[in-house]
Amino acid sequence: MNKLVRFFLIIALASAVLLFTISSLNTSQGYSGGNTLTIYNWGDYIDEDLIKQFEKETGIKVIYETFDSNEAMLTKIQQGGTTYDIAVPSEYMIDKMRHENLLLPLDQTKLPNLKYIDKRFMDLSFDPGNKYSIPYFWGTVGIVYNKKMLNGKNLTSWNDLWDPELQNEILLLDGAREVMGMGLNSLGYSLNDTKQAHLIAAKEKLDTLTPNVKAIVGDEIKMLLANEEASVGLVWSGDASEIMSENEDLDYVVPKEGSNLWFDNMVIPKTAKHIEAAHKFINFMLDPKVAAQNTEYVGYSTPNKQALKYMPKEIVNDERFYPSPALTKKLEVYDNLGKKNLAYYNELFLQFKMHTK
Ligand code: SPD
Repeated sequence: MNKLVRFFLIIALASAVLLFTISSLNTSQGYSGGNTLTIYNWGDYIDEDLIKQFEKETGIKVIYETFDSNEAMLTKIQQGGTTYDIAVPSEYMIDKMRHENLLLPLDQTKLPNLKYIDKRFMDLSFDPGNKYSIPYFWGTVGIVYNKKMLNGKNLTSWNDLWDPELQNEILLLDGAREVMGMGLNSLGYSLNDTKQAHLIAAKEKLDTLTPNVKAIVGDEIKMLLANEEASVGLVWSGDASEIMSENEDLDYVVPKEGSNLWFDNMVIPKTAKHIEAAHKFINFMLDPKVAAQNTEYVGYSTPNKQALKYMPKEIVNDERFYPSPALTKKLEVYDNLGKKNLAYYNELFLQFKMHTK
């Protein structure tokens, strides 16, 4: 063998050894390889025993991270530092992400359990044909209140929150669309209003609520309300349902002026690395027994028709959390309002937050 051939053979061998070492290191740290799945979900939004069950059944290792708003989730996915295999955005964000080419089309042949989803949660306008997204949970936005602390008073309207007797009694979830929506709905405007004058009027109306606002908080809102640190909260329905099972003085109402009906769906971001495993996980979560266990654990409403059969009657017949189709027709789903309008909602919400400090 001449010297040159020997030299190239040695280089090739050394490169192979180096590549093998790097790849085994990555696999042992669980960061790479076909057998991992990185999931990005809302906080407090899964029964973690189900993740363990999935890992055991499939041999796929799950890395699980959480976010607390659609906007935070989008930023992280756009930055691309971590490549997520599954995320769980809400409807208006799914519409935005698919238009921005951030989602991978799903292979529905790999999702046989999709047949268990109630047809009324399929083929919605934010994702026609469910090309990119599969229903996970749904719900409303409303008011949770403590009947004992309010001496038996019932709250029925957004405007009830402006009662001077509620000074420093209200906790608000930290969501631009939810809080701005409360201001808009209280003035009789749509949750998808984009008229500058209406948005400013809503923000000014919210500013007058400041004396009653104790804090704007994340998932800790549940603990604070259950422990009676405040008597009223602007919440997502599932959070209300969870704390109502811990404190029987709490009740939940969707205000009479109207409110938001929302849908959180599972998607596979375009940058996903483990597409096969992602489909396996989505299909696993669609299994009726798995969905029923998850629903009972997190307290939100399941779109899985078959799962309802495995759940206690008192949950599935509770119209506060499973409102009738007639009632849901009166509620508004957030539209994707476009970059400029969404930024304006966020800016006004930020200004309101500064005002409450
Ligand atoms: N703690 C889990 C909260 C998930 C709620 N998603 C609601 C999104 C409404 N746009």
